[in-house]
Amino acid sequence: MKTYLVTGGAGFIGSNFVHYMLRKHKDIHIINVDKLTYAGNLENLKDIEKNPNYTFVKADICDKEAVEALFQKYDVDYVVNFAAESHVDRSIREPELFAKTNVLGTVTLLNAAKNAWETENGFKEGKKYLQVSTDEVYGSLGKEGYFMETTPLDPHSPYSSSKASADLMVKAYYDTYKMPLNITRCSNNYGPYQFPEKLIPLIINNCVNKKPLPIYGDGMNIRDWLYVDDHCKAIDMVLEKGTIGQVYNVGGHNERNNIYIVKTIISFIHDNIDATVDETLIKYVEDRKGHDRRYGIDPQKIKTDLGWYPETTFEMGIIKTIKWYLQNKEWMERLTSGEYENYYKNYYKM
Ligand code: NAD
Ligand code: TDX
Repeated sequence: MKTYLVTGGAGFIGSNFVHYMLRKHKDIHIINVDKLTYAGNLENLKDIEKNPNYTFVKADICDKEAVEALFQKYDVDYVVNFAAESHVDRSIREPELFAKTNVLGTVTLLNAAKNAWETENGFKEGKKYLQVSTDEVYGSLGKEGYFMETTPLDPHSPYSSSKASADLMVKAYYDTYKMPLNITRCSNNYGPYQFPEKLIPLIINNCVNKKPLPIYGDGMNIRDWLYVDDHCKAIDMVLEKGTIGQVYNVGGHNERNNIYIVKTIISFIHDNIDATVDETLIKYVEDRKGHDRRYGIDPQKIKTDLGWYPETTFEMGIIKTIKWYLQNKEWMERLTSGEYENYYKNYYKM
């Protein structure tokens, strides 16, 4: 029975990962450690909260004592670090918080795992730390080419710079101590339980409420979209089969510009739900500061070395996702009614 310490498991990808792993493996114990910031929501895990293979602990990954106590209480085999401040726009307004959580939190976690796992003859067998990183650490692409694991790091936003800094600390724990670890760098995820500040759920939510659909700049920035379960599958495979010390890029060659995404959502809702929702809701707004133009992942390494491949096409995944949000309107309402609503008003000055 392997014990997984999953941080940030109440957030978007983390909660999908907890669901994915409990569906796939019957003989594991998941300890979900989450601070429950605005982005962490235990409602995302309500259906499994009584599962005997699942434990929730409310804690901050920056809290050294709390993190060390977890390693004393449990014989942790795998750490999967999702916990992070994840929204680029917030990082532009509040960079210190991103440096604290994403960099210092990662180091606190790395150090606690090292202390628990290191022996006089190296590290205990079967242990691994996995850092969930992002394609944004590579910076921005021109019209041609893809990010490879060997592409130099060139982050631009406080968010991506904090993630790159964390990656370098993770690398240091391998280079210096030979700690068993991997880094995954995935492209933009979409699917259920994503906080409606991110493009896809925000646009669905605003369509439902007939609010303006904000497009930054000219709407031609490109993201490489992957259905969240395919990211979870990649993490599971890297934990099991990834070569120690290696970085794995994760992406499914699904590059779309933002205006295409927005029009796809409008068109589905217009044709299937509410014909009064149309493109007149689109509102071009001031561009994001330092807005990266294009992301595109080369996933050849994880495909060739580990046999990973994405199972959900964008065409299937986006419909599944829109339907999920439409069936969970109250969830979106609860999340967007308070703090986020004020943030939205201040940010776009609407
Ligand atoms: P999210 O914002 O939805 O969730 C983050 C979770 O971390 C929340 O549950 C939050 O409560 C928790 N958290 C924040 N600070 C914490 C702290 N100090 N201690 C403990 N818990 C804390 O984020 P997400 O989109 O699910 O992203 C998860 C991870 O995946 C992040 O590390 C992000 O950088 C990475 N990533 C995200 C994407 C994407 O498209 N969303 C793509 C690639 C990589
Ligand atoms: O209202 C909006 N209008 C708009 O045009 C929002 C919220 C976004 N955008 C644009 C900005 C980006 O070009 O849409 C694109 C996607 O934006 P986000 O959903 O904020 O994602 P992004 O900035 O690409 O970062 C995401 O992917 C990589 C996640 O938030 C990160 O955590 C992850 O690492």
